Amino acid sequence: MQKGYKMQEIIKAVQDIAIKISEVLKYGDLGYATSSNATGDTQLKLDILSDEIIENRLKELKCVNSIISEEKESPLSIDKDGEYIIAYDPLDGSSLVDVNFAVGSIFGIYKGALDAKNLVAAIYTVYGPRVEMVVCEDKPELFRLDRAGEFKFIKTLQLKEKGKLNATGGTQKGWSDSHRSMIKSLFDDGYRLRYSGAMVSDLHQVLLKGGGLFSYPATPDAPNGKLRLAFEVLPFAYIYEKAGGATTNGVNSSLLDIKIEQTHQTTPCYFGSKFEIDRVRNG
Ligand code: AHM
Ligand code: MG
Repeated sequence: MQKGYKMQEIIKAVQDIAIKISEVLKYGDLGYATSSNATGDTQLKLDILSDEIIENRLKELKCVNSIISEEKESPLSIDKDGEYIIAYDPLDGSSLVDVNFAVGSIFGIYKGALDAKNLVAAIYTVYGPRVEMVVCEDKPELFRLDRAGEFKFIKTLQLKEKGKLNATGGTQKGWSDSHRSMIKSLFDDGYRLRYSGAMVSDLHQVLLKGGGLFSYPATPDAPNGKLRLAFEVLPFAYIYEKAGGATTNGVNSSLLDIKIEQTHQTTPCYFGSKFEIDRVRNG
């Protein structure tokens, strides 16, 4: 589908951002800052730097009304005439930078009010051995950064009806009996464990390998799960559903049905191909 010029501007901005963040990840200071974010996580200098890189680039866009960041307490207005709200996690999985695992950035692009129904695109980037980016309006498309500094289209991504991977988040001793038995039933069916602790990389793996389940349930230490709706869960729900997969919070028919009531609201979440999400819903 031909993209509108405003969406092209946003995609170009995210490409520039990805190149800058991947550079600071290579050579930047891996230490902690002295501050913590709205969710109470201790921030790394790289979390703050990534947030600044994104804010500064998005501020250049007339079409952006406001931005919402995991690293900012409240939304930041950019241009009152802009029609898009961009909600983002600047550096997802940042607790893994010290072990040199792949991390990423996540962007939800909302046209009008901050509501899942207004999501018109979602983008994420992966900073691994290579820099990749998945852009999804109609269908998720994979791009990879080449030597010349250009993002080259690789392929359109599509989930199979059923996969083989099981990415199991959340503190296991807090899993409910029903969650535990659902996870076990997948392993009993031959699924393989894949979980790095960076949502971006884990969901990227499940998506590129054709399917499986990524779960982050409610547990006593995280009664509403850990992952944040506006800038982590909804952008990936949008991508997974456009890829032919499905999502749920454990009971509902789609994560995209959840209303955003607070900027940093969290939810239990399950993303996968259709077979595994049916298993989650029906036990
Ligand atoms: P972050 O945005 O502060 O990095 O936190 C989110 C991350 C996700 O990437 C990942 O799925 C989850 O936290 C891992 O949590 P846990 O360590 O409980 O498995
Ligand atoms: Mg995150």
